[in-house]
Amino acid sequence: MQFIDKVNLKLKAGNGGNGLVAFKHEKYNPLGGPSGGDGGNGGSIIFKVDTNKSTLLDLRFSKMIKAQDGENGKPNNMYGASRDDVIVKVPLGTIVKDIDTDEIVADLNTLDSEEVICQGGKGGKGNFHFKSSRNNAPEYATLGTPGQERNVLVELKLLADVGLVGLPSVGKSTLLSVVSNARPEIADYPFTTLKPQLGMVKVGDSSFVMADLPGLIEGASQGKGLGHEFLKHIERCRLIIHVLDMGHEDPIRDYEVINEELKAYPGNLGDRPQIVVANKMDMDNAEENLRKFKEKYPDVEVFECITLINEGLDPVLYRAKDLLKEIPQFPLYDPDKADKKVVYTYEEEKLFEIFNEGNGIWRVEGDKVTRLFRNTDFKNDDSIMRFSRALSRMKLDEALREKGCQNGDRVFIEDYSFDFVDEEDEY
Ligand SMILES: Nc1nc2c(ncn2[C@@H]2O[C@H](COP(=O)(O)OP(=O)(O)OP(=O)(O)O)[C@@H](O)[C@H]2O)c(=O)[nH]1
Ligand SMILES: [Mg+2]
Repeated sequence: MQFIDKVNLKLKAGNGGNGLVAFKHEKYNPLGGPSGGDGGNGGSIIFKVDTNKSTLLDLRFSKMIKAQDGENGKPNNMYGASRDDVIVKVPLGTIVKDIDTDEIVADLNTLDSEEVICQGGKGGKGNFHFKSSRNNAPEYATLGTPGQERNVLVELKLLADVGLVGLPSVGKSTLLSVVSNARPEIADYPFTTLKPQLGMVKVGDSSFVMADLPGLIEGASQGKGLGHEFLKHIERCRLIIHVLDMGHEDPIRDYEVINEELKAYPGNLGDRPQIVVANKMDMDNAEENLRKFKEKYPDVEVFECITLINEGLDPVLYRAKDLLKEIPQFPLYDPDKADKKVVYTYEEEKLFEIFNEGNGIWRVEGDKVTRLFRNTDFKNDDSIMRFSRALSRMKLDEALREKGCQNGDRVFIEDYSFDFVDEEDEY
């Protein structure tokens, strides 16, 4: 009994704020040195396991999750503010896929799993960083880098946390229908429900999965009335809501019959935590039956309900929520049997790659070079100088030379191009 909850989301981490070009303006020192501050970092988007959640219900309402952009640098060497990361709380077992690359970005399968799904951009550097003995009034700063953007599919294999158990026609499907989005078939004949139906129940800030199960009858543990088939489903439920029809002749006997069946089934379902719902309290003999039940089982906590009109169910849901907090989660899957999942890790960043396009044309690609390129203001000579210095620090010219690039060849990085000047020739 498992189905997959899926949500599509657009994620956008915050951009880094830009570094600022500014100078101190003091009364007797009009050019008092560079003082443009750094931009702040943009917020990242982080997915984190929260055991209070067992569905993706909350995410359904947010088509897009965005972290704030870092603030731009300010005068007087003041940093722009960095922004907080956005923490998206998800249930244990959530898998995040990048729709565009088809890559599994995160497999949040341990209680403390936490993954950065979109990295926030880094703030740019203000001009005060670029002061040097050669240039004490640098007119340039760097731009912040963009925050990562992704379209993701968030997936969760749902397992029922709570199972509705009871004789046929006691109102299990009715209960599920009033507390969840599920619309199971409801009718006044036994075995209306033949296959488990799952619904997602939202209680306060948490949610859980409730399974409406087929009715059990006496002898179910011996296989009567598809008993094994039905009992098997209860095995994966952490909590049982035992529904009684208080309009029946003898709900005490009904209660005992079901508990006997649970006990007799291998796997000790009798020890599973249980909440008892006394349903159909609108029936004539219900009050009297409830009194007798309480007399016989004074220690059993009973919730009186009329599921038909959604009365008395809130306390049941809150109790279930509290109990689920204490009952350990089942392992979602046996790691040995689970499909081998590729957990995405950031690849070691390659500095650059060189492509020979022929006829003395070369193209350079690489994250770092591209970022450097995007961070450069090509209208500004200082900035261009800095760009070419950074390229030579990365030993790009050496690498070009090794590949066979010759004096006067043209080298492209994105839209920018420059003539290759083999400095070694000059010496
Ligand atoms: N009077 C009264 N009738 C109810 C109440 N809750 C459910 N019923 C009726 O009881 C009948 C059985 O309800 P279901 O929800 O289908 O019962 P079930 O336990 O799912 O039954 P199976 O699927 O056959 O096991 C339906 O006719 C419901 O309308 C209630 O609180 N009061
Ligand atoms: Mg039913």
